[in-house]
Amino acid sequence: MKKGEIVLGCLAPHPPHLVYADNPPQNEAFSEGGWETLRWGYAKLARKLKTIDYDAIVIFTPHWQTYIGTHFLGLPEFKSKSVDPVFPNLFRYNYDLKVDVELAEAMHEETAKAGLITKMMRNPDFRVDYGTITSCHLLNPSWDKPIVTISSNRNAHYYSNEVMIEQAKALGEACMKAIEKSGKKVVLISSNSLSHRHFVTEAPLPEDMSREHIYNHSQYVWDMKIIDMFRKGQMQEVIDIMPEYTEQTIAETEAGGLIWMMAAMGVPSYPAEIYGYQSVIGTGNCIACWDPNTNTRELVL
Ligand code: 2X7
Ligand code: FE2
Repeated sequence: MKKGEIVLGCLAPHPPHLVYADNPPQNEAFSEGGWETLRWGYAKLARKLKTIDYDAIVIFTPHWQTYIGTHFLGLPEFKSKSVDPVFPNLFRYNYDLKVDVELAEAMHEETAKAGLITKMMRNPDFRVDYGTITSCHLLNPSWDKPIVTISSNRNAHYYSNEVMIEQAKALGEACMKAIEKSGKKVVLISSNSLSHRHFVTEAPLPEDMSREHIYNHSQYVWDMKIIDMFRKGQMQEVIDIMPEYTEQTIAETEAGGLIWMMAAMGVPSYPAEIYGYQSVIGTGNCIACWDPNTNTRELVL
């Protein structure tokens, strides 16, 4: 069997506002639009994905938080309504998604072998988080590929950001081994915003773009520094400054997804493709991807 491979790694932020703004039939809320810079960037990356041959999407989400180990979705289908606990006015999404259980089990097995605590989620009534749904919906609105969702094990809360990073790296390397053994072509998604300070009151009309801006200038400067490093292919340096960046901007990188994805991809030293940056309720959100294929990698923005 041919060795499996990661064909693309995507940084895909998941503010539920973006699904709300798109008005897909699955979501109950109705909007007049908003956040076009991000939504148009997503649409462009979704078009690129359509040109790539792959078998499954593997997504790491901050909004499935587990406190004892890393968990993997472990049933072939999950169907229910996902409601954002903070923004139920924006996100009430009816989903029906398929899981690549074989790949999830292989990752679970390699994760255990690496010495990490891990478990399969086999509860048919488990409700899939809005991070998974938002990023997957925007990257692949046709939902025509099976997914594997990985929880965020909150090691930072027991130990420190440094321990969180070490464990996220070990998890990424374990997932890569499982992908190689599977023979499959896989797209990875790290579902997270960058800087994450946000306003605590909402505009009367959430999509009123005259009210949207970054929370403070310091967050903006940090985000631009990180994105500049993405562009230059300095991913080892990004990992090195991650504890400080995360602390200074309360970044959602805290969940471990970006480190997990970079470790799985062998810490890329080539430039990322940038598809957009915009704030959502004050947070900083960048859509980017790392394309290992030099023939298809391009300068997007
Ligand atoms: O989960 C989120 C997020 N990461 C950023 C902005 C707004 C809402 O939800
Ligand atoms: Fe989030």
